[in-house]
Amino acid sequence: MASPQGYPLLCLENPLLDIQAHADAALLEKYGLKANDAILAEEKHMGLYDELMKLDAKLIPGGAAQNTARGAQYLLPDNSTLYIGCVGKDKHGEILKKTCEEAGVHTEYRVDETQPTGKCGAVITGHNRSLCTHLAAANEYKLEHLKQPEIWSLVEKAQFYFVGGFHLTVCVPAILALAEEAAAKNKPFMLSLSAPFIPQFFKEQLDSVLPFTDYTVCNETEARAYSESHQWGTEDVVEIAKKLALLPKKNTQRGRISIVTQGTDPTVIAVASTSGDVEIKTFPVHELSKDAINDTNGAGDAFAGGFLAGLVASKSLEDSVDMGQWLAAKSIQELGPSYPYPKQAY
Ligand code: 26A
Repeated sequence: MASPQGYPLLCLENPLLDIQAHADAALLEKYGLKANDAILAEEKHMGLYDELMKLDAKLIPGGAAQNTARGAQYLLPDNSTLYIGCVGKDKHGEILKKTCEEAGVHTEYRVDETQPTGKCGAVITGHNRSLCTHLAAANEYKLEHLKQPEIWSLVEKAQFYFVGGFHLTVCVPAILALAEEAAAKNKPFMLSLSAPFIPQFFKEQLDSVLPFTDYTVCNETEARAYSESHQWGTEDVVEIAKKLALLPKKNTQRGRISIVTQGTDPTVIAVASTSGDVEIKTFPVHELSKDAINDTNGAGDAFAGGFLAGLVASKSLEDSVDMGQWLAAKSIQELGPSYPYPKQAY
């Protein structure tokens, strides 16, 4: 049952089941994968999933923004988070729903009758992860689902919106519907850039949503991919963060905050004021010994989750970043994009 008061945080994207295994460079090479990347699967990648299964793969609930939603809920009071996306009518879809429920995340999935639940092959080599996604049902999300009266009333009740940039490949009209609701009522809207291929190959879609963003989040590689695809002529993360923060904006009541994470290097944040000034802040990450790392799949999603939890709980920018970094450090000590259970207190 949906909460009649609604959920303060609404997240939208692609619900996926991760098929995660440790492998070697030869497997990456066989499928033309980079050690650290996220791509959409093509025909030539379809054999990867069975090969991962043979390598004793683990099935782990994934989907970037779904990980973020579970992460935010980890740090928030009950009934704080709603997640929306499209699954198939199958066992994998049920596993995802159950995992969200156990994490306290309310789901409103569109259930597609024809396609199976999407999956992501996560090939772990050392501290790198290569993600290869077959969206299947996740690609069937529709604006009509969001506009159903019982769902739209939850959209209206939400106070914060987070959209995973991977959804730019799926349903831009749904993203824009949330973005416009946020801007019209001066509610914060946050978007992740998700992967280098988004600014590279979904540039137009990305640029149609960016004016609505109050927060952007990406890692250094995605930041540089954005800069390159817009011929900004710089690879400097601080410079790119500033330029992202100062891009044109629909809601002029808030300046944009652009966040760039850099693995173990400090997180760079550009804070733009409504008058067009921009201030840079850097935050060293929580130190973790190399051998405490299980795998880094989902680190960025966890950061976004912790950060959003801070925003929803009305914490300062500094505290919200700290919550993001804390949750990212917790997540990389778990298998896949997961969080410690029983719950640890921040
Ligand atoms: C459209 N694509 C490529 C994707 C994804 C994705 N989530 C949504 N859409 N490709 C990988 N992921 C998820 O990223 C998480 C790690 O950050 C994986 O499912 C994984 O859980």
